[in-house]
Amino acid sequence: MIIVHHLNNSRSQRILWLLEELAIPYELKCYQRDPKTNLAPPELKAINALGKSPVIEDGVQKLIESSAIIDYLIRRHGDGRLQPDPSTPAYDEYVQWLHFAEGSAMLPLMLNLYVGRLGEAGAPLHPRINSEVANYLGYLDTALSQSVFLLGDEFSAADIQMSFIGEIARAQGKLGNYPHIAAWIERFQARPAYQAALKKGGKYDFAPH
Ligand SMILES: N[C@@H](CCC(=O)N[C@@H](CS)C(=O)NCC(=O)O)C(=O)O
Repeated sequence: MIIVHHLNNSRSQRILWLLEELAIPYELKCYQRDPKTNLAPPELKAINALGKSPVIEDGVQKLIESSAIIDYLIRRHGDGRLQPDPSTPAYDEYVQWLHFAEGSAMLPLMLNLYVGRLGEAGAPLHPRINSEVANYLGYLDTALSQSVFLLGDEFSAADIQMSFIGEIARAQGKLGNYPHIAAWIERFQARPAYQAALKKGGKYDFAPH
């Protein structure tokens, strides 16, 4: 049985959603953020030395990075579902989106969050952060202006991996100029598997209100 170590209000919500989409049974171990610091509890360090979530265990295998977890779950348990045929160019684009989420798009959004906490002291950094946020969100919005999901009409795990980018950008009030991202979020949040994952994962501040 696959075990998912899930931190509330976090990127690991994506893993629950993927498992619900694939209808793969899993055991959920939940961890709660510290209400003051918002950090993960120390128990998570016993599973992942980084103290971060998501983490999955599948027999002797343990994985701690969300795009690798998504790739693993689909390769090992997905029977080809939720990804393009690996022999097609669409697959290369799919892999690129998997990396793009955490490797590129997340950084300016995290900087916005952290530097925002500095108040006035962070003001000199905001023009560059804002332009990079706009750069990445503009890229995503343009991609979504051409299709229903990231890879066309067909929903894929690339949408799951990228979902947190859309959701965190919306929570930061950054979607005013990006109607295609906003509409995409509405579409994916309406999926029954997304809703089922929400019920299992507990409070998630980025869910539809
Ligand atoms: N790039 C990693 C990021 C993992 C990560 O930063 N997880 C956050 C949750 S959104 C976390 O566990 N934070 C708790 C902490 O740092 O104490 C991934 O996508 O899996």
